[in-house]
Amino acid sequence: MRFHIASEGEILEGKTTDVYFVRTKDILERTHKSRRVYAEFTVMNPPYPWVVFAGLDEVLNLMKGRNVNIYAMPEGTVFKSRSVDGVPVPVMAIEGDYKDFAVFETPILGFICQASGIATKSARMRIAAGNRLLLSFGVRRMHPAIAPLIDRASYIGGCDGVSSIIGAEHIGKKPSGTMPHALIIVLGEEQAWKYFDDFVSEDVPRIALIDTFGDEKFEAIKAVESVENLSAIRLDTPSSRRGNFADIVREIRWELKIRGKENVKIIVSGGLDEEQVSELRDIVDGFGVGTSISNAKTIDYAMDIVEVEGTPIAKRGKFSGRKRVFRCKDCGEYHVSHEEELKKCSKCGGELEEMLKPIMVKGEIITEYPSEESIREYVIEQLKMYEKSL
Ligand code: PCP
Repeated sequence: MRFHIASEGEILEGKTTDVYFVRTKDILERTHKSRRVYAEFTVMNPPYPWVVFAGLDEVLNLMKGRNVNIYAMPEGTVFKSRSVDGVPVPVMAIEGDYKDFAVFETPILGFICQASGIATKSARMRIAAGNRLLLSFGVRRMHPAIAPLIDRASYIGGCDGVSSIIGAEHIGKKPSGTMPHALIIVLGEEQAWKYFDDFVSEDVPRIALIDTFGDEKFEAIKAVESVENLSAIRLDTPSSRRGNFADIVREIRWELKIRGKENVKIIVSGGLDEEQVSELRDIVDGFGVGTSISNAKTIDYAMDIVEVEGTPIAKRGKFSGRKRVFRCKDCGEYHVSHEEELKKCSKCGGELEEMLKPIMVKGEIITEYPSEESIREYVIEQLKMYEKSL
């Protein structure tokens, strides 16, 4: 074992599960007492007013070929954890003989908890950044085995680009990046900027990191005077020097402008969260965000059986019976019923659309799965309904 990670095979055979599910499966198999159940996935206490549902693709890959039915909202759906009546909103449901999927509760939750957390944080950053470039730089903060997961979730959540080679491959994009301080320390600033321009393929924007040694204003002037076709400068100013970051950016913007270099863009990075991004949005051209996104809070979904052999039943604190989920096309509020088809939003009178639909029947996926690009577009389109509540 060189790395402490589970292989695909180990995940598929349920080895990452909690041991009590293995014991449960064994008891039900040996007593022949397993039952057909319907279990729903809800979030009781989300860290934000709304959540981006992500990770469904891996759930389907895990459950493919097993004798279960899965109902789900499309991946990328922005949902509120409670309906207008305060009923928990199920984002997904699984139906089948419980012994056939008991051991997979743990990995299924793991897939959607972490991916939804990263996608939701990225969507919040998307709102904060407005139409400015937003790049996900955070794979370095987490275990390398999940770099593709981090970059995929940050992309579908709304980031414009991702920094890791493998993450970009998983979404069919080219990786986005600039240069590390190490290149500048080894070569010296001007040689690092020059050799980057000389050696890096022409399709890569020339973005000079300018905060390594000296004051950003003077480094910015030196960079635009050193590199003819400089596309942008990046300020990754350490917190010990940051002071009023916005004023530093304004000062640099002025110095570039009076030298006829107003076309050189300004990218900022380093410990940024939504608040700083929204404060800087109007004076910079783009953001590189790492830890805030890759280390985003996971969304604590729970899976609860709500029906056994067609009879509603649930543990204390949960709502029994399978549910239908509807969202208002105008205000984005959610409505939940047991069996009734709801048509009008009780809050604004808008038209409702049903959100929880079959996506897997007896282990077969029954719809074409969207690309990451279309999932991202779907997320961004929905944010218009939720951007006021951050
Ligand atoms: C970090 C690196 C990342 C930036 C910060 C965003 O700077 O440049 O791209 O990551 P964050 O949001 O997690 O802070 P350093 O740690 O100084 O790394 P390097 O010298 O390689 O740029």
